[in-house]
Amino acid sequence: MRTNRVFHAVDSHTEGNPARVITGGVGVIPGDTMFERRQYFVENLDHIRQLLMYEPRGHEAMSGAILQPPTHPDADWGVVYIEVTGCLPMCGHGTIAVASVLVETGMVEVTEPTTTITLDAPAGLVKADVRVKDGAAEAVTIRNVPAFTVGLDRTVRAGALGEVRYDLAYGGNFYAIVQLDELGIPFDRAEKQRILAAGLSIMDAINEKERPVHPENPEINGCNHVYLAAPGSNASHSRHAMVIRPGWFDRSPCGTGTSARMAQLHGRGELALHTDFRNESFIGTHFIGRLVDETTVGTTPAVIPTITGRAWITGTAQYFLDPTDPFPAGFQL
Ligand code: PYC
Repeated sequence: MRTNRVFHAVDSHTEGNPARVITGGVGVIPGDTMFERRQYFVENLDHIRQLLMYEPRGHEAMSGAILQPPTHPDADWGVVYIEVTGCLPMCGHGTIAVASVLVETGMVEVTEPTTTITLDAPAGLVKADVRVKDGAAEAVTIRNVPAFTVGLDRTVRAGALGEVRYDLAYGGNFYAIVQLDELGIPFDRAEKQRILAAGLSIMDAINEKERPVHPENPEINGCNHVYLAAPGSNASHSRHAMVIRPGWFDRSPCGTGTSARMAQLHGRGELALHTDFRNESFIGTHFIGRLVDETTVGTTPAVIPTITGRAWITGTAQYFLDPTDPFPAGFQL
């Protein structure tokens, strides 16, 4: 065995979506804030993301997080999210996984029945309350960054789909929310290729026409996620397929997507504060979301979402890079 690099990982999944938590091997990424570290990583170290997310060590829906020392005095750990898509500013399922891993591996001081962890994420500080019983992380409630509606009842011409009606909201990433029955596509996993193609074509059309930009951080921009709501979805229970660039479905109910969906429902006057919202993924797993406060982002009215979900550790691993490996940054088919 020969290796140039060793990355230590705790592999897990949150309600079905993988989360490879990198606990060692990357070192401290330069930057005074976690957003700067994410930026440095994107510009200088993206081959590490590709190696850990792409085939043959990952797959088309691979996702994870790199643990870092925090840059903020109030935080316990810092985190840079990594995915096949790139480095998200915020990831809900990844945060639930990180909090569960930190508790179950003893990387934070654990108290029962609740261990509170503050994570320094690129999009801001995120508090995670972990429900712990006999050392096991049973569920995690995260208090996400502020979410807000960008626009309701917008339309865009999306290739063969024609004119598509959508709402646009932010929950840590930008989400277009579309009613699947308005596209004439059944909510059925047998139709996944049509659903995927529709989502990708809608996000392309939106970015071309009116690329969304975060009011306080212009580096956060672009719509790379489309929430395709199943018929019958409402403000207490919503089922969906989440299409993500470059072409995969979130297996989890998507924490930032749940946040954006709640901001959109609040913007429509359908979801009040302190009301449970059950958001169901394409594979039938769910998060429970709640809006717990109102705020503003710049001058935009916003809400503070919480998301509750579960994660399970599936193994630990060391990922190597042999000097003769012809794919030092993995590959995508
Ligand atoms: O849970 O926020 C989330 C997420 C984003 C992309 C995949 N999962």
